[in-house]
Amino acid sequence: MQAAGVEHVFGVPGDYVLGFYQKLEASPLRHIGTTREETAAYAADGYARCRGIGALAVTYGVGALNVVNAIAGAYAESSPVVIISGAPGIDEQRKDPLIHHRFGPFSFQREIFERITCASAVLDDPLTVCRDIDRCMQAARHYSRPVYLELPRDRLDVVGFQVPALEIGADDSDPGALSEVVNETLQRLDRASSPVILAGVEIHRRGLQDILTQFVLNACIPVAATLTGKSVVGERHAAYLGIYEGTMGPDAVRARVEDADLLLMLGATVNDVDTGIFTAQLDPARLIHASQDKVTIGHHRYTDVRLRDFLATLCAAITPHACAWAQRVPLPELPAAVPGKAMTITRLIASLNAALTPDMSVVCDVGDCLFAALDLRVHERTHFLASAFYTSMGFAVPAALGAQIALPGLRPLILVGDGAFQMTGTELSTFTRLGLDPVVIVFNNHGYSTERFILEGPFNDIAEWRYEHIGELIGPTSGYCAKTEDGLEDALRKALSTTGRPSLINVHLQANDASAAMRRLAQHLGSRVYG
Ligand SMILES: Cc1ncc(C[n+]2csc(CCOP(=O)(O)OP(=O)(O)O)c2C)c(N)n1
Ligand SMILES: [Mg+2]
Repeated sequence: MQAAGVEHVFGVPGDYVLGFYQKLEASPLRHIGTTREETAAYAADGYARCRGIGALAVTYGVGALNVVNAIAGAYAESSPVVIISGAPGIDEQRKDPLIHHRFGPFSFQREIFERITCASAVLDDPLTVCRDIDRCMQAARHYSRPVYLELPRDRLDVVGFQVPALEIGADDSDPGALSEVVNETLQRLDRASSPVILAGVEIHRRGLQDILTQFVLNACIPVAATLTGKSVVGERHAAYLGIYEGTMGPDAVRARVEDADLLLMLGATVNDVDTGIFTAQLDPARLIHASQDKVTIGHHRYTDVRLRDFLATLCAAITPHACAWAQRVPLPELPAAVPGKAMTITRLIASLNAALTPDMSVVCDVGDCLFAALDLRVHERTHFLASAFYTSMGFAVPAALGAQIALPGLRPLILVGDGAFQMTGTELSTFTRLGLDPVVIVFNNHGYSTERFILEGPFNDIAEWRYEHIGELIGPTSGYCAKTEDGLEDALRKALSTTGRPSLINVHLQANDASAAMRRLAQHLGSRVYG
């Protein structure tokens, strides 16, 4: 794992994994204890999105089953996380005893994880163990998805045989297909008068952000991003148009993307989030779509062409396009705060845009903060991390923990709804313990607003917490309550100048205040589901 780039392993101990924890302590890897296993998995996911791989170690049954949702999310969102689970010893299992944490045949746990990982192994055989570990680590990188390693506790001291690793399969492009598809793309780009690039999440997962930026510079073509791919290109770059999300995204971006006479989709996935519940109007005849292993042009397809090779070859061969960069919509100046004026979500995002600095990443939860974040512009070379496709509430606070440990130079700005904060916000405790200093913005709209906008009912009400007092429970944390424009400015200024401990701002919003994107979504879902 260390060779693959892992320096930290998240998790909660338990007797089936204690022996491994002891070995971990004696190794160069550092264990980061979390408040529960699910948050360890989100943290490992956040770490993996920043470093290229992340890891967690948990105990059998109770620990491992606690990470199923978060790992399913990592699988759905292509994040390479290594799950190590302790297990009853092989000798212990032989007599089929009823031992604690057991919930059926001993194989059940592996069978569950087989469905949500791209490779798995039970490390019970010294003859194959090294090859199995190598195979899983290779698979995690190759497929950019989680892998599962089960470690029977009585096999910890067994010495494995070093066997050469098996190669997972060729990772190169077919040279003939590559040159043909690049030539056809160049010709089409040459003929186009208003081409646009739409960049997506696979650019991030394959670490191609720098080549993409270079390509945008070389080609002189404006670029939009999908929501799941947000921040693959610096959002303050002159060529950046904004987020495209069908009818849910800003109209100006939608017009540029849908009216382009050639749309070059790079690593963009076609899911309901990124297409605004399939409201995207993208004409296949004007489309070149490069995904991880193939490029589709109009109605024909080149297989065995890797995204990396396609982009790199195109980048080297492209000549600057005649069309100027976007008539870019600059960030509007933030009007001075009006003392006593109640906060709105629009004002909140505008204030955050003004406050963001190049040394901050943004980690965003599900809910209106995610929709509102469409209008947030992160800086060059930083990250916007979110569970934007799988959309599991509770992702942001723990994922930011992994992100800040992976990249200590980037301070996370965490955007989280009050409902989602109640799920995993107590993980802030671990930041406090480690002296890390995220700035948490609780979008406190008094309940499950996203659901309210689809169908109102008492089931969307939640308890009103005094979030800013969390420090009294978890230790040094600066808490602020912001109800007005000037109150927020004041709190943001104080939070940003406080380092070495988390800051949290409880921003009070009206329950019926919603971002423009959420209004569009609610209107669409409402009419489709209930209309
Ligand atoms: C783990 C999980 N449970 C339930 C949902 C369904 N869900 C989506 S948004 C939402 C409400 C989120 O509330 P909050 O965090 O306060 O954000 P808001 O919508 O109020 O902005 C719910 C319950 C989900 N996405 N994830
Ligand atoms: Mg809420």
